[in-house]
Amino acid sequence: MQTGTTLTQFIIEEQRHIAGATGDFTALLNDLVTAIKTISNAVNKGALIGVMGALESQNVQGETQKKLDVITNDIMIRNNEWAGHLAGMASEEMDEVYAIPTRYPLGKYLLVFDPLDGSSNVDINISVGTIFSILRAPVPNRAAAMEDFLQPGVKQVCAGYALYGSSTMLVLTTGHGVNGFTLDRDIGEFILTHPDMTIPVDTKEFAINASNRRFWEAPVQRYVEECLAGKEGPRGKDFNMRWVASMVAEVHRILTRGGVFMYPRDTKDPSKPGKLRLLYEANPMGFVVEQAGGAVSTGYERIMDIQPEGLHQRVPVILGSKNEVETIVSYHKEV
Ligand code: P6P
Repeated sequence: MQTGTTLTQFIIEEQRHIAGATGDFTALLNDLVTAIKTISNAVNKGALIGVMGALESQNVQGETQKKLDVITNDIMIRNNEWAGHLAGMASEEMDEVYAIPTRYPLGKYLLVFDPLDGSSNVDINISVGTIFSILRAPVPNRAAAMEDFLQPGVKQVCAGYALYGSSTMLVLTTGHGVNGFTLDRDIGEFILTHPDMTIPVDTKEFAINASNRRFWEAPVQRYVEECLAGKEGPRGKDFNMRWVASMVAEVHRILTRGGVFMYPRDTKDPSKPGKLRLLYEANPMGFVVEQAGGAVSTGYERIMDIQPEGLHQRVPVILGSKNEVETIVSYHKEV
């Protein structure tokens, strides 16, 4: 039986688009895919192998770590540290940059990731995911310093996510559109099932954690009120609302049928300009969404243009269907 296009075949063809990419890039993505398959297996087995529940520890965000947060972080490290494609790694689960052990060669890329985004959903069996971003090391083959990771989103070579849902999917971009692959467990390969994913420019669906309403800034308050007013209101159409509390699931829904996702700046904690992290959530998801024809903003500026100031920097995130995001941005401009 003829198998569809595998991810490996696709990557080799994609590599031809990337200036200066050699087999290194293909091999790096293949190591990343091995990590993702291993994580999928661990997440899928869940309670059967005792990986549920929380640890006593907290991550740099001050969030209680789940067993799977640490397990999946280790899987990403172990599968990507040895092959000589990376000059360093950074993760939501590690305070500092991960230095490649001296027993391994160094390479020309940086890998930044959230190993298990939405992990609080694991115990209730709701989809979670891995988010990844690949940057060029400013100085190849030299151990990367923290500053080397502080590159704006427009510098990403590749970005994407794995979604561990009813099926395991891998969605990625190298700057030439967005393509989705589904894991065929019978042959252990990701197969191209969602070529050229594109976000509709209009939508009737928005996603926001409405329990934070009293903390939102005026433009977001205005936009959500107008959505709730439905077709009798200024937007002239009824809206539906979703909130999964798993960014990967929200973004995948938007790639599949449109929508807008908001985790805006709020006054709940003035020290935090938003909840989501720039380097390993907003930027990789921003690259994917923009490549699929969507828009990604803080409300005040394009996220992919932001010059990062720290590994774990947070930003407000408004992303999705282009016309809807532009409406929200226009409300911010009127303030
Ligand atoms: P809240 C998961 O912890 C996450 O980082 C995103 O995946 C998700 O969109 C958001 O936080 C959910 O936040 O405040 O609704 O729990």
